[in-house]
Amino acid sequence: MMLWYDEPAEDWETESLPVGNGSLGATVFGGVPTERLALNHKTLWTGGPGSIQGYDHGDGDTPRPEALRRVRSRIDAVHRISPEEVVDLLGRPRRGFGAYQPLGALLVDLPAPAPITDYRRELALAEATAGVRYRCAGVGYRREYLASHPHEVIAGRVSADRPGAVSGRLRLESPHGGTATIAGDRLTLRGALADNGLRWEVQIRVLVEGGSLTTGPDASFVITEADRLVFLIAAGTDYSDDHPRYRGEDPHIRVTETVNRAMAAGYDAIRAEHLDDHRGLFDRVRLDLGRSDSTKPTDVLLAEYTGGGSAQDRALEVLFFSYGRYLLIASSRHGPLPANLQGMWNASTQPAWSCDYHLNINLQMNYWPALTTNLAETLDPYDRFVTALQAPGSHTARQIHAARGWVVHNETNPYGFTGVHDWATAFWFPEAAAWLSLQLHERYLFTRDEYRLRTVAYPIMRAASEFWLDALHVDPRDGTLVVSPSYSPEHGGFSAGAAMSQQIVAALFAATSAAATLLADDTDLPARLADARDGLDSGIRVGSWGQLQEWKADWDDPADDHRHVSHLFAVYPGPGLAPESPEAAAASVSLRARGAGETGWSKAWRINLWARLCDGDRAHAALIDQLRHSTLPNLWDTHPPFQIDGNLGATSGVAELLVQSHGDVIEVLPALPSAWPTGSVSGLRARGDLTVDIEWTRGVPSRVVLHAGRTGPVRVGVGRFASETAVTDATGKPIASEHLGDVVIIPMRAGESYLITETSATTR
Ligand code: FUC
Repeated sequence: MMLWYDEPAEDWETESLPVGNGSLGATVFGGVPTERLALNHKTLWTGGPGSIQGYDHGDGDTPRPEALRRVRSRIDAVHRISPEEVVDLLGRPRRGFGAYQPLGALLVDLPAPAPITDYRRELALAEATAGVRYRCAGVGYRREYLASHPHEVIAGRVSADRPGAVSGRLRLESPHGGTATIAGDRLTLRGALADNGLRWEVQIRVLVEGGSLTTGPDASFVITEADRLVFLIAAGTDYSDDHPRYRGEDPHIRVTETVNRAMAAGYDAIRAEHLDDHRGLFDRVRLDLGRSDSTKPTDVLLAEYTGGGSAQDRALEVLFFSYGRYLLIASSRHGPLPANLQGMWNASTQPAWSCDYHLNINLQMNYWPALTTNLAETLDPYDRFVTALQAPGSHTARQIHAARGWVVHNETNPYGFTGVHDWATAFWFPEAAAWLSLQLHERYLFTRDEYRLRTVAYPIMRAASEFWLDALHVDPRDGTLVVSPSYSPEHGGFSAGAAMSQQIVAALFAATSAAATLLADDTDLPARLADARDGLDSGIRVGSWGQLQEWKADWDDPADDHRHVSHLFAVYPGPGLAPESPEAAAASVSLRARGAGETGWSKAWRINLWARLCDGDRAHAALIDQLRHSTLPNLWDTHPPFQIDGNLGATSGVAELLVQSHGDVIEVLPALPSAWPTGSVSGLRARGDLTVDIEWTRGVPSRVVLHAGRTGPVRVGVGRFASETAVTDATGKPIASEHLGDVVIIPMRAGESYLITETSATTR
């Protein structure tokens, strides 16, 4: 399972290959004679407290509930007003929001006195190692890089098949300047961001075997005639997610200790532990569509890809699916910050959209594959980030909305920006807090970790619900409770009760009520929620051309092909619409009208939506479109520019084609594309703490294995099997299960596995 190329990368965005341990990452160019590892540390952000532009959370000094009341009354009176009118009343210029910064680069000059042959650059997904190999003047050279999560370093090794053949020079650089010093085998580059004084430090320790290591000009190391070169990089900043200072310890001691510990362990031990650690996550899921490796370089595979279902095309689709899992593991393991718009890889000091956390689809989409593809641990930084938004978000709730609870709007940064700015079409989205909270609840639904629900998710869901209990408005048109002002992301005028707003609040109230019952919340919240749910507009309406309405009034234009399909939240990721309902049929009318979606993430969303609407071929068409038109040679998704949500959204979409568990039935192969007639998948997760393996031939399942994490009855849809089914335990002993039409109810015991197979060749 590899991405590989027969040339070095020249362009960072389209060609370099990423490694990451969740906080520290690098993109590898594999150049000869100069290797470049572009370095990133996820916490290196301008803006926030101390920024030269000044900073608050985007909620300002003047309370704005009065302005909000004026906007609401205008909407009550005329029903739709322009974003420009609203931004004049509610917006304010953004100050000191900041942007995610590149840390710098490691440069290794390795002179090549003769032409290079047999060049290969690769990224091995199951090992999470990047490699380069080539021959020069009769010598075979190899480089290997990995980002170790257990050791918190990037480790590199350069070797040759002839003793004494490794010579060169090694140095660090940063767009933020800094001071470089060398002491022994240690090179330190250290500085502070000009904007906000955030302190940062990178240390590299170098070990040469054979040959010599000396100090060269400009704080560089010179390696002479070594057999092997090993380097270890650690980095950090004094960022902390502690509101309101957002500063912690100087990174020096921690970085020093980290790199020293890694040096004491040595490359081989770091590598062995890294493989164990990474494989422990990556190997949980295996997808086989008939062929998994290709003899062609990845850029050629992509260029030749048509989506026609050839073995070569399927190999690319499996690679793309697996790459999403790889990217999520690499960019979200630990620490205070989740995967940003580019995961954690950024080479620009002025990245698009600050390379921030957009909350009207993008951050949420990054985590869509986390649960279904068996990577729940990657949610840890996400959970922590959402938790840390609560303190500034409560201030903003009071300041802008005169409401309790917490809120955050269209986008945020690591410094608790929870307010608004003044870009009319993308500044107002108070539903973000509810949506983020819902994803915390999803983790409970998949893992059934009640302790985590009680201690992490529920307090946040509860406070997000408190906000909406205060902030909902009675719609004078029909007396229902609506969100007002409400703005369907980046689309349309301001009105009351746009579909997405209502669907999100409804989903939050439903999830919070369920959790309140489970956790026996004895406050008045459950009763208040029950009342509000009775009065709440559902946000689900079928309009004049059979579409699902995006707004409470029937304003949808069948010729509109906007990339956001926010009114389909209830189809995916929301839990609200069963695929067989008339409203789901209306959702497919809307989705067809909206067309292919012009950005990578909007195509990825369509894969998930069509999968939920059980249309495997349309979902596959969206995947084909994404691979052909929104994917770069290094398989990064492009908006443009590179944006990782599309990668992660597509991986989620593929999982959604194979297993779904949104209702109370586990559906197996709910939306199998006809281009994938034969295959198998193992390790996907379903809600209810279940792991699912499936084999299929000629488009129908032949064998399904469910691994139960808890005890209790589980309902599984068997309607897609070609004939009657039987259930056995792992030893083949029949299990007393109950068939109810297309559903079998299996009494499961935690830790046991259950097999569903066909009993006969009789066609159903
Ligand atoms: C949302 C999208 C844009 C872009 C931005 C980062 O606002 O509408 O297309 O992806 O996030």
